Amino acid sequence: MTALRAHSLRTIALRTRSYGTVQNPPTSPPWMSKIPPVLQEATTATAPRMNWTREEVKQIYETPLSLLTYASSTIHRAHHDPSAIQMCTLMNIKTGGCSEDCSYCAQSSRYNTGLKATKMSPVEDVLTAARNAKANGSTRFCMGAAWRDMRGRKTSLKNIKEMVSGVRGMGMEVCVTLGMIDEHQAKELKDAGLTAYNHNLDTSREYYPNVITTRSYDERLKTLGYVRDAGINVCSGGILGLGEEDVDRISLLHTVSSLPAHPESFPVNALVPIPGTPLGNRKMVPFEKLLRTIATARVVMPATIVRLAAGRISLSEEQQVQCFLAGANAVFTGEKMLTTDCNGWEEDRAMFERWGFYPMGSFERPGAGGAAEAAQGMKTETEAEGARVEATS
Ligand code: SAM
Ligand code: DTB
Ligand code: SF4
Repeated sequence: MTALRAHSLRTIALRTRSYGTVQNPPTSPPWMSKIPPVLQEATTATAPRMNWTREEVKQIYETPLSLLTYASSTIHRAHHDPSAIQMCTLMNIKTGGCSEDCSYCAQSSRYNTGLKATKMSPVEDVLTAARNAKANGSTRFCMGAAWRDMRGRKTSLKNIKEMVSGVRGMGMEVCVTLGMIDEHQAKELKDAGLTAYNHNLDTSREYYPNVITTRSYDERLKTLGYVRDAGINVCSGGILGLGEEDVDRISLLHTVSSLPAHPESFPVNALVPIPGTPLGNRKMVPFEKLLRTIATARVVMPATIVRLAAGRISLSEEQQVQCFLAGANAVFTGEKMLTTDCNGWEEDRAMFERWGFYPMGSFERPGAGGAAEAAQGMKTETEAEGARVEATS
């Protein structure tokens, strides 16, 4: 009998007492039928599954929310330290002036968002920012550039490689998000020590043309393939609140969980409406949809880091904690997202303290390489520190 099932049966046994008479618990309490068999099976699986059908993902996504989040929480505990949250700091190393028409983005030159385009930041400024992020407790540093792709950007790539190896040398995990890259650029970034490459699918294949027309879904998948083949961890997720529906969120979850390997991390962004963009007037995605997406991601990609990304600043502390309990285990924290506000380190540290969370150590996850294998399973903070030292020395 599974732990979830045993606990559930004990609970029902207590609840079926009536007028002092203790009745025998039924073998399967009626509410259990509301949990689809595919979700019940997922709670006892020991390894990630790559062959989810879209119908199965739909059944999981549509499970009554309290039952879904209880199951996702159980799965989360089986694969991760549920108290550890990865703290990642973003830096926009090249702001604005982008040729693409992503209808959510402050940095597209097609919309009048009032953002001033800049040149790429000098290597030394980036390393100073990374040092500051590390001093504030972040273990991952992610550099973003407002580019469609890396074609013809030889000098920029050279500088970015210096940034990557410099940050890596500080013992931090390093991520970049530079638009589309080819296999050679992926290899160069890997050789420089890159931990992860962020390239979001953003939404379903079906809804995608409503959001972006200047590059295709398949081009995005190609970049993810080059990243994966170069041995870099894939970070790929989506944005909720673009006007998509449940069917699109299910489709996105199905696509990422059916990739040849599950992404190492899955960012869940809630659209931050940017005045001047076509989506500038959209309302925040309902919290229920955000939570359902996080919980489903945790179920279908149990070993993946699920990142509560853009839009977190609009959530209450209690809503954020619900996301962590449902399986989210990473945040962006620091002075800024790319162009918008971010929850700061101090605020996050205080929240973690109140609820019993702590920052995840560098490379402290199953399957992440480095010290990760040694760091599998539950950890105390001291053990995590040991793994950090091991990973960085
Ligand atoms: N130019 C590169 C690219 O598009 O791949 C890298 C930077 S881009 C800004 C990174 C991701 O941030 C986007 O794919 C999108 O998922 C997310 N993002 C951008 N603007 C956002 C917004 N206003 N609200 C929520 N997420 C956003
Ligand atoms: C991701 O999925 N979200 C981050 C990071 N990857 C690069 C970016 C969010 C951007 C939010 C809007 C802005 O600040 O411009
Ligand atoms: Fe350019 Fe990236 Fe913004 Fe699209 S999301 S407009 S590619 S910076």
